[in-house]
Amino acid sequence: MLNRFIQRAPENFLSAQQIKDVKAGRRGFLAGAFAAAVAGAQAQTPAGDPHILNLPAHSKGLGQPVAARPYGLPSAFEKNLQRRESPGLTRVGAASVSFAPLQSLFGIITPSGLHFERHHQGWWDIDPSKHRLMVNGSDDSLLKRPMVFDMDEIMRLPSVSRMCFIECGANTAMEWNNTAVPTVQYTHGMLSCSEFTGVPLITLLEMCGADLKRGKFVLAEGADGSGMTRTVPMSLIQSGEVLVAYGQNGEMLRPENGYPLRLVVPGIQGVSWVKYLRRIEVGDMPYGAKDETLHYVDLLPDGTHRQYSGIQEVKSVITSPSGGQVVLQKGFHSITGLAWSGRGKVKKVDVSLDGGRNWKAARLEGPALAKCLTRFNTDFVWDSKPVILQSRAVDETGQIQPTYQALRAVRGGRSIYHNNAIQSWLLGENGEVKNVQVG
Ligand SMILES: Nc1nc2c(c(=O)[nH]1)N[C@H]1C(S)=C(S)[C@@H](COP(=O)(O)O)O[C@H]1N2
Ligand SMILES: [Mo]
Repeated sequence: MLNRFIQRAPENFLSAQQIKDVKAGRRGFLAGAFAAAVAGAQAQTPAGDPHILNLPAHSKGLGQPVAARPYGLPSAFEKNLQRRESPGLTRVGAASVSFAPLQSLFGIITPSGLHFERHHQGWWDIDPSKHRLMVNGSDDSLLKRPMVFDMDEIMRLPSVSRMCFIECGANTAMEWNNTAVPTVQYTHGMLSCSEFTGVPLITLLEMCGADLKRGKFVLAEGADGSGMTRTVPMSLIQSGEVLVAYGQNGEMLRPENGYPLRLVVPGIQGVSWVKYLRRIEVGDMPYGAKDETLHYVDLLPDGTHRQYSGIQEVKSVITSPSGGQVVLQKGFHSITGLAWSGRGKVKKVDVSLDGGRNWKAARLEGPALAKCLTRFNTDFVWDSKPVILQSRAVDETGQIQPTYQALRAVRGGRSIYHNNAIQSWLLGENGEVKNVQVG
């Protein structure tokens, strides 16, 4: 374990026996660390440290040849860093979801191999030479020249790259019921951020002679068996932000994320980012597809449904220390986390150490881009008393992340989607961090 001061959470992926062993070991270490702190002893490298005195093999011999790895892989010591399926969620066939390990990531970009996945019917590795994108109108007057593009025809067009987050509308869903899932991987891990590369959808629509005035909506359709179709308003597309993307973090999309083509709709819930994109249709009204009438609607207290609530509102979470981690020593710790807003830039993040009574502004790491993850940090000196850690983000439009009380007052308790409430972590006297709900 590299980080001596905050132990990564192993509880979620070790066997029951291993968990027992880790716990037993950790307890011992913890007691020792506290005894040392109380005695005023400094953390010191013991005299005769074999890691200094004995020359290791890697300083004496020849290393691996480059040919051993034509495509790079993480260190073998980072095996536990994985996206994971939540133990609490039922899996129906290949329809599944994996969560990104936010607690162990740095900066704002999610490595492609750790990007969360949400598949309604499993993923495919589609042969790009056989993939086609059709662009048509719901009738001929809405689009003059229906066209079918192959990947070469799309990739020769002028492209743009932009960094943006994608969050599933159902991220943090379990917390509506105060389920208190154990780690930030499961509370907030349906969130990732990449640099995406592609052709603005508006370019394709202009090539095809779409009527951008009467054609107020576009239907995006995926090629997998889930029949994923979503309505995207033309106003978003006209801003140039919506991309027909093939690139992710400098290389082609990963199959799990929609290879060879997906829609990128910055600021809007993940379900609209249709993967394996095969068709775009221009229409003059919202389509009311199954994934926008049966699913992805929010049941309100008065019994009505809120529909097309696509924007991912301002939100933040402390990723370390976070649920399942153990703070092993008193003294200085850096609190770090992520903030984002589907409406634009994050303007400010405040952190509270007392469950929301007092707040202090955190440092925002640059670049703080619109509709992108923003990393925040703040300093913390722990005296081993219990602490309730919270973060609260404000975006450039003035939207403030709500408390659970404020959110429930408007949305009631029967929602699944769009939970952007303030997350609380309880750091207990024994150093263990737990998911709690406050206010
Ligand atoms: N074709 C297709 N597109 C899809 C889905 C799908 O199952 N099939 N899932 C959607 C949902 S619900 C989300 S949250 C995002 C997830 O994207 P990711 O798997 O790249 O993280 O893709 C969306 N696009
Ligand atoms: Mo989703």
